[in-house]
Amino acid sequence: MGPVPAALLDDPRTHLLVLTGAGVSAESGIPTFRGIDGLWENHRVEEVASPSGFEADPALVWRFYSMRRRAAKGCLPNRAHQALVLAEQALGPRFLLATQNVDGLHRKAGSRRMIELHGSLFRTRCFGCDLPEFEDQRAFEDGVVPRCERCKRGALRPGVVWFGEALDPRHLEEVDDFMVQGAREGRLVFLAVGTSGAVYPAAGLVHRARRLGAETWLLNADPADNGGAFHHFLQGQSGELLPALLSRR
Ligand code: BJW
Repeated sequence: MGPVPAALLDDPRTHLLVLTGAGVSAESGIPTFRGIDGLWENHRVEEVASPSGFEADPALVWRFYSMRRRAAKGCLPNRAHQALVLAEQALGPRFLLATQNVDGLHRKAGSRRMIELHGSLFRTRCFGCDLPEFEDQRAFEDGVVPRCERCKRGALRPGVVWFGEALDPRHLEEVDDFMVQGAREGRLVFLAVGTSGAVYPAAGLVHRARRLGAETWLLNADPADNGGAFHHFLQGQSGELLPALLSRR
């Protein structure tokens, strides 16, 4: 374990990019994907989280995401989410949160300088046309597959990023611009929290950050697949580690 950085939030040079994953929401009661009791334990990933899975059985996919919408709606942000809101308030434009989570808990906690890299459970779009994505809290169970009002042909689908689908290039650009500017202007710190480092391109951000000269931290309950790329690894629960790392002196 490396030393805790001196006054991370008090250093006027700090530019902090935080990447979060499912582990950050675990203490709010939302299951992670991989590992014991993970969401993928009960589902074959390609059946519920890929375009081909949706084409094969859209009703199954909607049951899966409706169950998750319902569960996420009833969950509250935890101390890790709250610590990130305080960091945003302290750093302003020198802070950016890139989350892989689709559960909306960062927004519920109050994070605003935030990018949802893998979309949101609470948005819906059309599988067949470019209907603009819209906010949606509804659940579709019992074999119901909602249809697009605009093209009348396509099935509606959850506004999340499935395997094999591209992330929004503007999001990746925004993250990259933040890192380049942070590295140029001061002290770029990259902090990944609660993520197994198994899914790309998010898992590759640490390499980009290193190339730009960033100080890199991983806070996770278990060693991550890309763990060797970080300067520092703190093992434990994000609800404890994050408030401690981001506390002000
Ligand atoms: C705690 C804790 C506590 C628990 N405190 N910690 C390069 C190499 C190899 C493959 C690829 C590559 N580049 C792309 C690929 C392919 C693929 C990929 O990455 N495959 C890998 C599996 C090998 N990537 C893609 O397909 C991506 N698209 C893409 O690259 O497109 C290219 C393209 C370009 C142009 C045109 C077309 C295509 C898309 C990836 C989308 C991922 N989507 C999902 C589903 C979202 C919707 C949904 O929620 O259903 O996103 S998959 C799933 O994994 C979800 C998550 O956001 C993501 C990451 O998971 P995460 O958050 O890390 O969770 P876990 O469960 O894995 O880990 C949790 C961790 O927390 C654990 O380590 C615990 O220890 C820890 N923990 N409690 C702290 N209290």
